[in-house]
Amino acid sequence: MPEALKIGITCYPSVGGSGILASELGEELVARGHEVHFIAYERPFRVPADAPRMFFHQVQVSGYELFKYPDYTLPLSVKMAEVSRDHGLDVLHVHYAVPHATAAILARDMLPADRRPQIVTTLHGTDTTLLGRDPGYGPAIRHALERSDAVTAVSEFLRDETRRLLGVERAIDVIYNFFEPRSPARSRAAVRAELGVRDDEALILHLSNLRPIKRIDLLLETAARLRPREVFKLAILAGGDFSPYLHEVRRLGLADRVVVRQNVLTVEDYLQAADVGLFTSESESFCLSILELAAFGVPSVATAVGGIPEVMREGESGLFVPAHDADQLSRAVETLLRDPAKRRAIGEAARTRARTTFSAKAIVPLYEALYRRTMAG
Ligand code: GMT
Repeated sequence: MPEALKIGITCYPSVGGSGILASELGEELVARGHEVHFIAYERPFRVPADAPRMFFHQVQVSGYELFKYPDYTLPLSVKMAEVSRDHGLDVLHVHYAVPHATAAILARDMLPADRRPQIVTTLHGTDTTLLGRDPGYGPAIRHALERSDAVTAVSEFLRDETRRLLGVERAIDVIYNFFEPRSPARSRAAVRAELGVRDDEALILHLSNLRPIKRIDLLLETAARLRPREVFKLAILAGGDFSPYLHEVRRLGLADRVVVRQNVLTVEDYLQAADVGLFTSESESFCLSILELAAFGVPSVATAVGGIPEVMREGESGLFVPAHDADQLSRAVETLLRDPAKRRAIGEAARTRARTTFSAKAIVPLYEALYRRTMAG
């Protein structure tokens, strides 16, 4: 039996793919006998308060009057150093480079040589594709990646973009995201009733943080072009404020077709109730939501951007639309709505792919092996 490790994990604790993945990874590592210490400004929302071998260390953000803008990086690095020293961490695994990787490098520099954890940085997407392009961030991100002991990216697309945009030449391991669904707490029928979905209607589901890159305008435009319009409801699980889009919903005549639920924690309830997923992102390094739906045998229609073609196979486990075009997107959704047999076949292929390629069993050992490899130098 290999020795259990002590692993610190830092992530954004709010609703969002990188935080979800980091929290789930922490749970899986604990289940495999490791000790996990989350270090963040809040308890990540999926991390239970009472799990054995799982700890949460809160970073206090200072509000010094002298600072026009509150600083998170320095208190985070101090907490990382403190937890590493007090608990003898083997690895500090940071999710999303900014500012987590920079804080980790600083924490390591503050520790004596025999107390330094290995720093593993996992890139999730906009830390490279958006911030990496920003001259105010790019050089600091490149520095942190070059000084990390290991760097991973959640898709080949993201690895290649990181090399291209940041000029990083070091090894970057691709370790795909994983998803292990929990059992839904309510029945499919109960959730559809709650959303007001009739038996003769299909439920289209979109879940995201609603940032501009998710193109909610295009999502709504696509829904508005679906024909016939009586055959569907679009449920949006919003990890951000939906109110700026309410006007658009009314303008497009979608008030009786769109249902929004804010900051849902029991995501599995809604995943199992869906018939089709719809994603219109401008860019997406992976799109965890597609995988979450696939785990419940629900096929998605998505713009063919970024790492999405690594997550689903066109025509086999999902449908791609090459352009950001509402007509093409709505035609693809209609194909699935009109043909339940096709929908089921693609959904089953998606479920199989989710189980074989993107399960915790397939992915978590890759992180464990990386930690041990890095520790062995
Ligand atoms: O969405 C973001 O802007 C950041 C990040 C997050 O924290 O939600 O999302 C990224 O990480 C997810 C988990 O690895 C990926 O599934 C998303 O594709 C990726 N988002 C983008 O690339 C836009």
